[in-house]
Amino acid sequence: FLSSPKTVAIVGCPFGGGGIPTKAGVDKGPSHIVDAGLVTQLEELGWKVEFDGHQRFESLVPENDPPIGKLKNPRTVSAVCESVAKVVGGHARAGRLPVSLGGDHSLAMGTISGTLDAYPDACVIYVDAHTDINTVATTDSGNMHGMPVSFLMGLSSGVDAFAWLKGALRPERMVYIGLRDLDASEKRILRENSIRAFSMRDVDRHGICRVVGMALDRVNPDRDRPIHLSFDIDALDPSVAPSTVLPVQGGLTFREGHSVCDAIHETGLLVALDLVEVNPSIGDVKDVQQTVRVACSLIRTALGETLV
Ligand code: 5AB
Ligand code: MN
Ligand code: MN
Ligand code: MN
Repeated sequence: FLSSPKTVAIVGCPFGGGGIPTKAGVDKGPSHIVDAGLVTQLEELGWKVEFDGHQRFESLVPENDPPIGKLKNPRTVSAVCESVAKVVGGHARAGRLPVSLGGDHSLAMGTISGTLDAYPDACVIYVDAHTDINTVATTDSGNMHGMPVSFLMGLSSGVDAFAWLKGALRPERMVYIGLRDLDASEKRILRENSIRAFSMRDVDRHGICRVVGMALDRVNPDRDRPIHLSFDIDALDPSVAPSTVLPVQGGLTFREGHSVCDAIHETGLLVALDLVEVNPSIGDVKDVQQTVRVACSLIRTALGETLV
């Protein structure tokens, strides 16, 4: 049976190989978030925090990694994610709560695989402006941060480099919150697989609390499944989190973002958390500071910080 972890393991993933090649810097996100004091902040909330430096991916990166079809850096992304899956899965199996810091969102192939290895009945709440569900066949950009969900669900099979990835995530075990910038191909994939998606329109109409409630009703009706929360900082409005690669107008407010984290914490079922796509190379010093501060604040809220 699920007993809530008391120890957090920070898994810093300085990786941008799945991101947009012309917008480098997302690999610097984890060090900025940790340097802002995350470890101490979580300790002050009563967590035991395990962090002994960021992941080192250099030795995993192949010298030559030409595209496979449209996929950019496929072997690199695969090797990094496989490694992250082992680390995250190891922490989860040992009863620790992995907090994975990105880095680009291709890392979700690793983090969510790791969670599912440890908790096969886990569900995923994916907070993002985007669905990240392009397949090998539908991707236009070839950037793998736009594809992790298709690999996790087994919709992008047949790429040998990703043979390790089980594709075991069931469509009814995952739900999106915050969507507002989908490719036409992605809208079709959502429909074909009956994947439940709450867009900003749903947030407008129902309010964020009801949206999170409906999302939980979908993936976790009896509130007994472990939850993996994968939070792409670009779910927030660019006025709140400017330093990210693909800012899209009309996003979640500061409070709405925190409301999601708060509601997930309240379930007592959170077993893994990702905070990705903070890019300290975008914007000025103030933008970066603000974005990093929001990232830390979201993590604290998901891990139980309250306002009063
Ligand atoms: B992110 C786009 N759909 O496939 C693609 O930031 C964007 O992890 C992907 O959510 C956005 O390249 C990926 C156009
Ligand atoms: Mn991205
Ligand atoms: Mn994303
Ligand atoms: Mn996104």
